[in-house]
Amino acid sequence: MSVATHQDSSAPSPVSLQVGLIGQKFMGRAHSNAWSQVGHFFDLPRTPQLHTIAARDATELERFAAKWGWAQATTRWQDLAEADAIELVDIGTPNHLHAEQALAMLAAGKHVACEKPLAGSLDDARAMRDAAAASSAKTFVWFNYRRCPAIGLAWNLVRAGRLGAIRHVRAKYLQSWGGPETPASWRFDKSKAGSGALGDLGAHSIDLARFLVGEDITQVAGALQQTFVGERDGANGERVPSDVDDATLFLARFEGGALGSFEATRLAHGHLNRNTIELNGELGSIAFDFERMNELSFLDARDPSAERGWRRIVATSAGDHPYAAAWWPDAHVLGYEHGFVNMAADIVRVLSGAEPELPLPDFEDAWRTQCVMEAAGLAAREGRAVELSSIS
Ligand code: SOE
Repeated sequence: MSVATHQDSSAPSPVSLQVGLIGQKFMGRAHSNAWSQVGHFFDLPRTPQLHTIAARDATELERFAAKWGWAQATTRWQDLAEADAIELVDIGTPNHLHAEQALAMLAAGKHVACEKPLAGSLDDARAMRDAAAASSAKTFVWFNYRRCPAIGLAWNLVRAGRLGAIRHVRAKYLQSWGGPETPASWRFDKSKAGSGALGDLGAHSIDLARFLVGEDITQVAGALQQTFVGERDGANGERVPSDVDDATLFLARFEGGALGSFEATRLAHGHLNRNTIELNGELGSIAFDFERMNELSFLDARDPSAERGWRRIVATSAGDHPYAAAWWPDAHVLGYEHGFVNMAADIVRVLSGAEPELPLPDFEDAWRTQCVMEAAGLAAREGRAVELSSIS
C-alpha cells in the first residue's frame, strides 16, 4: 500500500531534510514526535520534513501517518530506499529487522538513524558496523538518555576534570512490567530481540557508562542472567515460550581501571523506569536517576566546608545546561520525549555539517556496546570473566 496523506513533497526545498521512518509503535511515535517538534524548538541549518512512514499494518498506518503529519505512507519499507528525495531513514523496528533494513538503506546511500540496541545478534551488528564504515553516509543510534540535559551536564563535569580519575560506575536500569501477566511479544522472543532486559535496558546503561566515563569496557565478569517467566499468553490464548533474560547482572572493568556494576531487570516491583547511574571519582561523584531526569546530583569531595555534601542541580538553565536554551524558562521541566527531540537536533546539525551539542553514538560506537552485551551473555553462560578483546 502506498498513499499520499496530506501534502506533496515531490519538490523538497534545499534546506529541508527529507526523513523516512520505519515503524509505528512506541518508537514510531517517539521518533515522529521528535522529527515534527525539532524545527519548532531549535534553530537549525535544515528543517526535517516527515516524507514517508513505512509500517506493516495498513489499517493503523493511514491513521498514524495523518495523526503525526507524514506526507506519505507505505507498507513496503523498501520504498524508502527507492525514494530519491529521502536523505535520512530512521529505523524503529524490532531488533532482528535492524540489519536488513539498515544495510539496504546504506546501500541506497541514505543516512541511517537506528533504534537501540544496534541489532539482535553480534553478526548482524558487525555487518551493520562494517557497512557503515564502508559508506560515506552517517549513522546514528537512538541512545536517547545521552540527551537529557542532566546527563549532558554530567558529561561536561567529567570532561572538565571535576571528578578526577573515575573509580566506580554503578548503573541500574529497573522496570517492573515483565511479570507473567504480560503477554508474549517479540521482546520476549530471543530469535527476534536477541536478549531481554540486557539488550532492552542494559544497552542504555552500558552506553551511558561508556559515554560518561569516555572509555571502553575491557572485561566483564561475575555475570548472572535469569529467565523467571518461561511462558506467556500468545495472541490466541496459546502458551508461547519466553526465552530471554528477565534480569541480567554483571561487573565490568574500564580501560582506565574503573570498576563498574550493572543491573538490568523487568521484574523489580516499585521501579517503573528507574534508569540510574552513579560515578565516583577521586575528586567527587555524580548521580542521575531518570525518574528525576531534570536533576543531577553532584558532590565535590574537595569542598572543605562543613556544608559539603550532595548538591541537587536542576539542569534546566539556558547557557549552563546542554539543550536547555531550546526549551522553557528555568525549571519548566523536560520529559521523556525531549531526549528524542534533542537527539534529532544533533542529527540535523551533523547532517548539515555542524557540530552536535554532545557526541552522538554511531554504528561503530553502538557496536562496542553490543560487544559488551555479548560478553555479559557469554560470561553468564560460561561462568567466567570475558575479555572484550576476545569479542570481534
Ligand atoms: C522497555 O520497556 C523500554 O521501552 C525500552 O525499550 C526503551 O529503550 C527504554 O528507553 C524504555 O523502556
